[in-house]
Amino acid sequence: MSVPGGKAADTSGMVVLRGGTFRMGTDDPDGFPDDHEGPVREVTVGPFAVDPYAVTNARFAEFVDATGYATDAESFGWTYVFARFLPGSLRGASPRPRQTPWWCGVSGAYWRAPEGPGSAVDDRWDHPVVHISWRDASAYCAWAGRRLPTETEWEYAARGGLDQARYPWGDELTPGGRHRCNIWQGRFPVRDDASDGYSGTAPVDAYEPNGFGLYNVSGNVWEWCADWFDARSEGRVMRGGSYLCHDSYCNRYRVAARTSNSPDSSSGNLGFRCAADL
Ligand SMILES: [Ca+2]
Ligand SMILES: [Ca+2]
Repeated sequence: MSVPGGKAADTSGMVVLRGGTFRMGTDDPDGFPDDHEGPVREVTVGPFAVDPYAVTNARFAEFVDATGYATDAESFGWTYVFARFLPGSLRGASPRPRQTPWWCGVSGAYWRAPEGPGSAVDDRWDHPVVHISWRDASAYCAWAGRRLPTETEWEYAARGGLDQARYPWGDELTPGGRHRCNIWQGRFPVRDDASDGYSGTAPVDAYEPNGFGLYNVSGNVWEWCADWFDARSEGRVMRGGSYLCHDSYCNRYRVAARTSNSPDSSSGNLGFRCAADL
């Protein structure tokens, strides 16, 4: 596929998967019934390619430099930043949603200034780009000759060849005491011990990859998928959880977990990875 004004499709650097039949979803009692993680069902997925990593700040900068693209966060003039990351002045001045008061709606925050005016990604070029809406992610993909993965593709790739494991690497969160993903440790949302090494985003190649060579499907940043959340939903699917996920509040770093957001929404823990047809 070639895209007008964009690059020709190029799957170099991507993980090529043959596809097959796998058991999708979970009946795990720790799942969220309202999220429709179950029932477990056999699903067949065709061959496709998928990025081993989430799209980085460096890759997104190439797109913006080439096209002048402005993200939804820039158009709206604000996006959601985790309150603890903000200096006190900005924290006090930014409105918070009543249901999720650990977020602040920060004026002037966007992917290149992820904590608002004065912040930068200069030390985070290899971290996942954040504050990216579904529409922004789709625009990047169109430019790059790629596309968002379907939810089925995402879960097939994230499972890494394991059948019904809880995480992309197995059933234990920290096998042998080793951290395998970037989530929250401590008491959410007041104290993050960051014993996994990171209190915000981590480089996209942190930790060991899963059996298919994909990094950080669980944790680090949520990843947009192509699909609507369900037939009646106005939200697009997000998978994998983020550095803010914790067992006590949001254990959606389980590989079957899912949630959604409206296509123009963005936040400091939401990014994407690309897929492509073969
Ligand atoms: Ca962490
Ligand atoms: Ca992820």
